[in-house]
Amino acid sequence: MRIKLINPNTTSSMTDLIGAAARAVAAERTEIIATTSKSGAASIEGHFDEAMSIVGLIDEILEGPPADAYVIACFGDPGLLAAREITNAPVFGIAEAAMHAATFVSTGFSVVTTLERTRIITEHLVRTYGMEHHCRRVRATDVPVLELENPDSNARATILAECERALREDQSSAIVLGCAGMADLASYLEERLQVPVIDGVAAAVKFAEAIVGMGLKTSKRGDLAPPLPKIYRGKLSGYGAATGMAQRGDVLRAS
Ligand code: 2AL
Repeated sequence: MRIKLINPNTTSSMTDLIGAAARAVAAERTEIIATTSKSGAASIEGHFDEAMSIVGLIDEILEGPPADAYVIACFGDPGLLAAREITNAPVFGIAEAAMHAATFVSTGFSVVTTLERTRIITEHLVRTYGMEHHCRRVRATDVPVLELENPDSNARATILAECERALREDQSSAIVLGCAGMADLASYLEERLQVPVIDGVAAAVKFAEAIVGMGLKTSKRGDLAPPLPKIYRGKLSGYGAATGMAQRGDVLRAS
């Protein structure tokens, strides 16, 4: 089985970290192709960054080779439904995957994320995914995404302290890590916190294996049907052809 893991920010060192986290949990026969978007922001920390990241993300799917499943490795799950329109392979966002995983191992979780503004975006996702009954609180650490990569920063300690506050104050019994760049922190935190700590990259890879293993594909009935063929103009004029391709099924078939 081939899983294409797309980092929709343009920082390839973060893709390396995410790819390693994915391979650490993947089954022996699962091939992980970790790729970095070729266009967009170095880190995704707001609505604008997210919107600008979606074309690069879609390009990674259109470009092929086709995969059996796709993972969008950014906690805002940018472009998740758009991606589901253009392929029949299952597509997983790491936020959606992590929150679902948390419900299997706890009755209430806290999300610990990066900046205050991404905290607000995550709260939107909690409502979108119907997770209000499970998510006790979303907490920001004010650690910028790229600081997670800086070995001289105190990001680890800051995140650990916020997780400890979450367990004390939110009555949560699990932690969801609110950024793909935190993928290497799960075991460090779990050892210290003694509760499940869920990295969405790992969760999405394991869900991908399960859903593909069940032979399930994205439904093409209703709003996840291929985009309607139409004229695209300006900078996006090439995407008219992409909608036609999707209609013909050229990018829909999983390998
Ligand atoms: C993210 C993430 O996972 N990658 C990125 O660039 N921004 N999301 C976040 N909440 O910090």
